[in-house]
Amino acid sequence: MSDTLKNYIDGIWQDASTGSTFKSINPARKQDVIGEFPDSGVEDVDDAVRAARSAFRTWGRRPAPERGDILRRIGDLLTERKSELAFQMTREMGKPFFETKGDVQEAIDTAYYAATETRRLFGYTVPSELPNKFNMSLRRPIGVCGVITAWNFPVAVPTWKMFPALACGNTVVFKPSEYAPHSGALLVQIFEDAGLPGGVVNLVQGNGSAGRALVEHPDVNLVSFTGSTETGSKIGEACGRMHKRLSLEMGGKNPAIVLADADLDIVLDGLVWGAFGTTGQRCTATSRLIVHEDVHDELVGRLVKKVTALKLGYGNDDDTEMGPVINQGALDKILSYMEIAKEEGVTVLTGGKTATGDGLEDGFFFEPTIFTNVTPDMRVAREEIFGPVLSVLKIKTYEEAIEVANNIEYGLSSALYTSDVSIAFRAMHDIEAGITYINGPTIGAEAHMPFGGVKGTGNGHRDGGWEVFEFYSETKTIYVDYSGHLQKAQIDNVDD
Ligand code: UN1
Repeated sequence: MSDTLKNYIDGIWQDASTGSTFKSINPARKQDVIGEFPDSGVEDVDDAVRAARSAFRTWGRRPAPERGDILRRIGDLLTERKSELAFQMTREMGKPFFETKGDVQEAIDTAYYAATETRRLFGYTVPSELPNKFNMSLRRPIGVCGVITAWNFPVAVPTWKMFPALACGNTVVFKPSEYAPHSGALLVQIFEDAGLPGGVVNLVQGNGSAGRALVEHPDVNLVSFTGSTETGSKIGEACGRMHKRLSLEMGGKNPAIVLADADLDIVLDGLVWGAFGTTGQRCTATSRLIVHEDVHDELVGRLVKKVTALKLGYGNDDDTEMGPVINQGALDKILSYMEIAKEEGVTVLTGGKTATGDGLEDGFFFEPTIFTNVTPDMRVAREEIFGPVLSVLKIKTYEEAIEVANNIEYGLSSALYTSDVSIAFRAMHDIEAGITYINGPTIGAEAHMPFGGVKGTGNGHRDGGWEVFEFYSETKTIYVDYSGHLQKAQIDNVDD
């Protein structure tokens, strides 16, 4: 049996102690079983955490640039294996090959970026308030990190978390989504082949109960999670109780605001990519189009034409533009929103049902769907559907657009299309979101920029960018007194 169908603990590929397994299948071709993976239990998590703790003692003490050298080698191997890895990712989670190649590229960028940051893990030095005393701060690793990720970016998002964690000197227990275990294992195999020492990253496959064991393990110091709001809240409770550092990246209901002066050609391309790329299964997907009434009809008319022309299919076929959704559960959830839409009285302009046709009979395909006559209070305007569904809301002014855009519990990404630079700058402040794109879609994060949301999307931390290195390190403050006698801060240097 291939190694990548096992857990990887302390540098050894191994089965779960439970003896039970779960299947991963190709969502475009249900008969294509990718493999059976260990359904790990508490004992496996325990072994993985023990291995990570023991590896931490040496990994955390290595010079950071040396850790960076290994990250660079990982980047090199990801580059070499980009196509084969992308092929397997598409087979497992469905998005087209050109998208999974982008996913791997994001991991490559993150590897090289993290490698360079190992030479820049700054602290600072500042003057002391006392003579002959030296003040500085430096960064220390935190310990064992639990990394729990979703299936939609099965390589990029785990690396957003693991590479900075490793750069800072931490060790990791990684639990990929149970819907993309193979992609996670292929990534870990690359770490092994690049020479990452055993125990530094440990892979534990499994479902929510393995995730829970990891979050609640007393020897896990930090948890980073990307996934549903519901699971994130539970993780937040556990980490709060146990005083663990936690980064949460959860849902979105991302708006694209289109003002009357926008260039509609750019808008159209941006909307198709933003709303229907990854079959709408991104936390950054455009799920609300907030459009000025003057251009509403023209834009929506042209959008329907583009969307109905999208070629659905298996993502590893050359001409596929949109893949399936991940599984039956996702399809059922999207279908339930079609019922909700009907009850709420919206107009289903196109789509609204599972997709049929040649090559689609054997997968979880849903037609790209556009709702119009949506009002801000409707559930289809407020709740994350996580599928190829775009709700269109009509507005009359910029102020109204902002009010509608902000009228949700989430705040991850957003877009504004306008040719008025003053309005664009106002919107950068007015839109309540962690990310705002001007004249571009709501997706397209770059590795060296902070990624994360406000309000119900997260808990204030960021993946990517410089901030993530702060998250994965502890600040230590150092005072060196070389005066040769006792000096008392706030006392010796103050005349009352
Ligand atoms: C996610 O959906 O969890 O910018 C991440 C983007 C992608 C990352 C999305 N590169 O939308």
